[in-house]
Amino acid sequence: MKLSIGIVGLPNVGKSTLFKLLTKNEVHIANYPFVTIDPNIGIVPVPDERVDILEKLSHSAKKIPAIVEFYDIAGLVKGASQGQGLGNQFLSHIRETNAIVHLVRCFQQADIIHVENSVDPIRDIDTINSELVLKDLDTIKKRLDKLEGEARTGDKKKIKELELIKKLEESLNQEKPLYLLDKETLENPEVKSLNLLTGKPVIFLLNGKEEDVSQELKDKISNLKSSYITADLGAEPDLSPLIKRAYEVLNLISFLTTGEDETRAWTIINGWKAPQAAGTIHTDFENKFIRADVVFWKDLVDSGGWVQAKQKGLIRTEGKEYVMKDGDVIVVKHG
Ligand SMILES: Nc1nc2c(ncn2[C@@H]2O[C@H](COP(=O)(O)OP(=O)(O)OP(=O)(O)O)[C@@H](O)[C@H]2O)c(=O)[nH]1
Ligand SMILES: [Mg+2]
Repeated sequence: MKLSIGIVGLPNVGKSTLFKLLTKNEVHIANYPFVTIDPNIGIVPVPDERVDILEKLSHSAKKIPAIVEFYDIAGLVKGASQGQGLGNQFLSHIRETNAIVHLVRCFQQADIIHVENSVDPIRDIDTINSELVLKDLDTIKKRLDKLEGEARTGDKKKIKELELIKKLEESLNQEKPLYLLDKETLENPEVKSLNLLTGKPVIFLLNGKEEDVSQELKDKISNLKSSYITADLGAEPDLSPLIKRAYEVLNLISFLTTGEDETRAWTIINGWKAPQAAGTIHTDFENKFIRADVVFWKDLVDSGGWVQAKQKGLIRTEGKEYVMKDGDVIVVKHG
């Protein structure tokens, strides 16, 4: 389960500043296949005290946090979807991400140039959103052209698909981002395969101080059914709330494994069952799953170790139907 986030916003609003702050503690572990392939992709550890505590408890040789990939792209300007600036080219770089951080300039400070010559976060949000919508419309038009031909043969499946994509087009034509549509539509494999930008959940990062954020702006974001975080990127803020929020909006949780070799956090979707979770550790574990020994991380720590937790009856044996919970520590028994 790879968590990746694309950063979007107008030019000069602080995207690369955010990226640098995030990647200050970039993970460099050979285990991760994507480390430093591209200077604009940063692998960032998920801050998680549970990993640190369990590492000490187990005297692990190493600890491996969960990771998030952040993508820094060039700023988008009005007309980006039509090829203005470099935006169009860069938008395709964030097609594969799971979520978007929409960075909005709220800080004043006249000597930092604003492409529109004034600080107006609501206007800027509309500019970026409309570019993302236009880009999606572009993608959808291509798909529609193809589907219209295919549906003419009377293929029922294609006719259904055509209706579905038309529904997306209708929403976009009203300038509505697709994430506002029902879950069933968004999770349809045909829709998913298009990797549409506005189908991804958005977290607004308001770059400025609390007093730079107006009530109007908060209302605007709430009307967009999204959440925001205020951070003064000029003052090196703690960005762990941003990653926490990403887990929330994507409905992700972590479980842990711990032992002498390593303590490690694993990211899964809330609602996954034990075999599926085990499959993230090793693909074989999913098919060959027999059972898992499970203990809540805090119970393990409070008991002082696995043996003590077992004596206290805190280690449970769970089968294939067990739904994983955030903070579970597991040992997988497999065939
Ligand atoms: N005062 C102040 N300046 C900031 C803040 N965030 C970024 N800056 C400054 O704004 C300028 C642009 O920042 P970048 O991070 O390069 O902006 P960007 O969004 O990556 O810009 P492009 O890559 O051109 O799209 C730099 O001079 C930053 O130091 C902030 O919170 N406060
Ligand atoms: Mg930049």
